[in-house]
Amino acid sequence: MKNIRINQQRLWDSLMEMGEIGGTEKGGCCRLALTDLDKQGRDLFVKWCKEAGCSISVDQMGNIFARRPGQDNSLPPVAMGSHLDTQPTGGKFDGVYGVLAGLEIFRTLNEQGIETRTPLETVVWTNEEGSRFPPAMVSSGVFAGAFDLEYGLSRADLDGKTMGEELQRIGYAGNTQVGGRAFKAFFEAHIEQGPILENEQKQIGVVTDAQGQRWYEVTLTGQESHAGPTPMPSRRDALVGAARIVDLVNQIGMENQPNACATVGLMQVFPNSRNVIPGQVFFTVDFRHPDAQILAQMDQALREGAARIVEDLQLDMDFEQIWHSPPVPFDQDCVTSVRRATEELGLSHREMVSGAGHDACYIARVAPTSMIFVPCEKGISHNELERADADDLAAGCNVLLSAVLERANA
Ligand code: HGY
Ligand code: MN
Ligand code: MN
Repeated sequence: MKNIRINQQRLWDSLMEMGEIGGTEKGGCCRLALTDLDKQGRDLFVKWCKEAGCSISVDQMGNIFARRPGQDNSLPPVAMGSHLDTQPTGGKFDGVYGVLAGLEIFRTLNEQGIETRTPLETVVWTNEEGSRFPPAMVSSGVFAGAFDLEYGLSRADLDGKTMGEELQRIGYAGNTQVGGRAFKAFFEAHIEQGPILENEQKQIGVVTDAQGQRWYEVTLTGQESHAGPTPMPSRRDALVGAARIVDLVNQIGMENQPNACATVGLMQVFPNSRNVIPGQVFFTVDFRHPDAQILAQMDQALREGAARIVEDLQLDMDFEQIWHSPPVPFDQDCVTSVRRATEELGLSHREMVSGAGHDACYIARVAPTSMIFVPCEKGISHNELERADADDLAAGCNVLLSAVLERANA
């Protein structure tokens, strides 16, 4: 089995066809979770998997499981997969690559007439991005028992629509129980979404860990009033407070280099009128670090610094940490399978920690799990300019094939 290779062109073509669904002018993809476009992408994936002879099941969080039977179907499957939802200005590869790499492996094994000992499954996890419905990875989180079903289904977008309602609307409110089932192993292939592999001219990232994340939602309340007659010293300007906290977030990130990440990505100003002093500002904070201790110190610095700022400006503050995903060590045996596959294929590689969160971070709680990274151009992702090279995508898919076969036939 060592010599089977996936079909590079067919993998590329499937990525390009999926990328047409929500395709943008600049060559990116906008296919937000549980929109009609997400439904279209899901339907296409299900159609392709049925054509490849898979059975399909959908659970109550809309996670899709495409199952390829093995010789002994009583055994837990070796699973692969990722997500099909994108950022608003996303690319064609983030998430989608890990899903379609699984499909390509089914197609290749069918062509070669190869049956594995255990069944195989490729999974589409709902709403990995956490862009429309925070937090991220919420559906793999419910599967892994990090959140209960009621919490997952009640996640709402900025218009108040919940995941449960939107799953019903697009016809992906499955009835299979979420989680409580074993995977023999889970592997997620993904673009790196950073510059390391490209800078070091390495084709494969053997991912050993993923960094921790803390997400916050902050609402500052002051007093809207007229931008003309209101004297500066007496103002309670919520946007000045937000601006100082944005700078504080950036300082905390810079003070914890080389690994800390600190981002304010979403801000809403009320009433958002050019000649009214902003009375209220809502914004988010995204902190990341591979070390739980340092992430906790960043948390402390933010809470203390923000409290000083709002006191100084006489603002009210509602501050909530809405999500904490601790750093994740991946399974050593799975990492070894990926490393061995990479070496057997003669591919340049390096070990690395994932800067992004992935569904694998939650699945690692309930199954032996690891990840395979391939480079993306200039490390750019969560951007319509996201690009990956067909050779690299095929190389990563061949590593995935080899690691999956090793575990499925062990
Ligand atoms: O935010 C992340 O790391 C992932 O893209 N959801
Ligand atoms: Mn992703
Ligand atoms: Mn992403």
